[in-house]
Amino acid sequence: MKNIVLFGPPGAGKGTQAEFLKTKFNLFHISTGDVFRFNIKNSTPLGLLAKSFMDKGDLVPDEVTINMLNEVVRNNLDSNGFIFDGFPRTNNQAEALDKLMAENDSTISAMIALEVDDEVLISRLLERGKTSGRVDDSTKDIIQNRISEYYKKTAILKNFYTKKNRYFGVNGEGSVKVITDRLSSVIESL
Ligand code: B4P
Repeated sequence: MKNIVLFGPPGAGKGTQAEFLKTKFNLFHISTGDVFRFNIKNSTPLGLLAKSFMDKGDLVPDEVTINMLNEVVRNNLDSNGFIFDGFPRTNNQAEALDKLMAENDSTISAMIALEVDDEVLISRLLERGKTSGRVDDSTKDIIQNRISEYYKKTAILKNFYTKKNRYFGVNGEGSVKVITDRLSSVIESL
């Protein structure tokens, strides 16, 4: 089983790349952002709760996110492996993911990080905001808050996986195809 954590700041291209990689490597794609957005669209209690955090560009609390992720993984244990997109985003989430993998006699094969300059992130997300209808893409202030949440709470996870020799950094700037090729080389080497 290959289990990949696709990592990087908001707008780095995790969701974009996961769409190609899941088909190429026959992996089950879990985007915590997409699961939250699905719940918001359907006005579930989870969606209403998540919306209050996401619209400001804040992270959704760990307990809620971890329980949701555990449920999606447990329902798809017959897959070939997982691409985790947007999870883990905090130390608690990384520890919970290790525990979940161990319970299922599995492990995280690699964290692959898309490295992109902040200015490029901001311009990508503002561009998407013109058509996405996403509140969290709508203003530079909210996008800046998402990036600052990333540096405060998420970026440290590089150390978590580096200590396990499972961290791989990839240049996340360039065409979508070139970046897919860079990520594929890492996955093939695992
Ligand atoms: P997410 O849904 O995870 O997504 P994202 O930050 O928007 O980034 P992603 O990297 O997937 O960008 P994308 O490919 O779409 O998070 C949204 C929110 O959900 C968080 O702020 C948080 O509130 C909540 N949340 C999610 N997971 C959580 C967790 N674990 N814990 C707590 N809260 C959580 O690309 C962005 C844009 O760039 C697109 O328009 C794309 O077309 C463009 N693009 C991509 N690659 C490009 C390239 N190579 N060149 C040019 N443009 C490119």
